[in-house]
Amino acid sequence: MTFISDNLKFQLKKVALLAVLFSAVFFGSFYLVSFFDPHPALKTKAITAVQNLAITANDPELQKRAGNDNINLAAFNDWAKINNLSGDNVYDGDPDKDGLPNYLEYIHGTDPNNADTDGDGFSDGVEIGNGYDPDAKGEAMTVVSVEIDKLGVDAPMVWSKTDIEANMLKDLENGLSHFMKTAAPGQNGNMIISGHSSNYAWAKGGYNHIFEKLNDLQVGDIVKIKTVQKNGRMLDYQYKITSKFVTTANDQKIFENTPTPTLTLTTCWPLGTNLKRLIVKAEIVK
Ligand SMILES: [Ca+2]
Ligand SMILES: [Ca+2]
Ligand SMILES: [Ca+2]
Repeated sequence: MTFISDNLKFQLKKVALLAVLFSAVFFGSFYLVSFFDPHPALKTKAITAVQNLAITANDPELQKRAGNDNINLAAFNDWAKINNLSGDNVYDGDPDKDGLPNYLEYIHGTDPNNADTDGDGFSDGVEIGNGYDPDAKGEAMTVVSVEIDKLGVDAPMVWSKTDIEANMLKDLENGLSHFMKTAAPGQNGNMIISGHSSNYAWAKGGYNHIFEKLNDLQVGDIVKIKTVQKNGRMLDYQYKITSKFVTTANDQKIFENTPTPTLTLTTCWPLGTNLKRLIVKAEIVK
């Protein structure tokens, strides 16, 4: 005796078969999506290297850190006079003890006799050393863009304030992303900047392929980092490429700090995948 008719059995079998097919397609697609996920798994190691200013008065590298603003001695002397700076160390001195020698106070348009030009509680030296605008109150960051002529790249740099991947991906919708707690432009240490090499067709943002051609860069090519402060000071830094390699997302070589200003560009590799990272390293030349 049976309670289920043959027809019902057939229907149940059909449902079961459909369920199996559906789950195969459903979970299979998840597998494929995770395998080909083009998002950078921005592995956020605790980057312990705290950025310090590390500009010393007699540093022979000072010129490099001053960016493009070749100092005009006559204009500097006028400025020094107005600010009552004199003596042997008029150039390298730091009368307000904010960590910025007079030379860099001049370059950045800050007050050489006031440790905190914008009065926001952060000294000029700390602000510049960490990418903040020394002449804009609060936690305003200096406006930065990244230009790589060879690749036709000209994109804003977003100062990422997160190490949560979903939020970092949001930052990448708006440009290239600066890894939090890595060096600021022109400052000692390793500045890490990440960009998409590819993304889903439906992904938001205008920078989904910004580093698509990163692999075209060669040792010796130049990356320009341009900064603009609220007070109008524009400083351009140039980094020259020293190496290029493919590695895993959490390779410590990507994150390792350096005693001088260096730049690390990173993107997902090969194109269209999230398997590895293409890394370009550069060091400051100007
Ligand atoms: Ca100073
Ligand atoms: Ca100052
Ligand atoms: Ca300040």
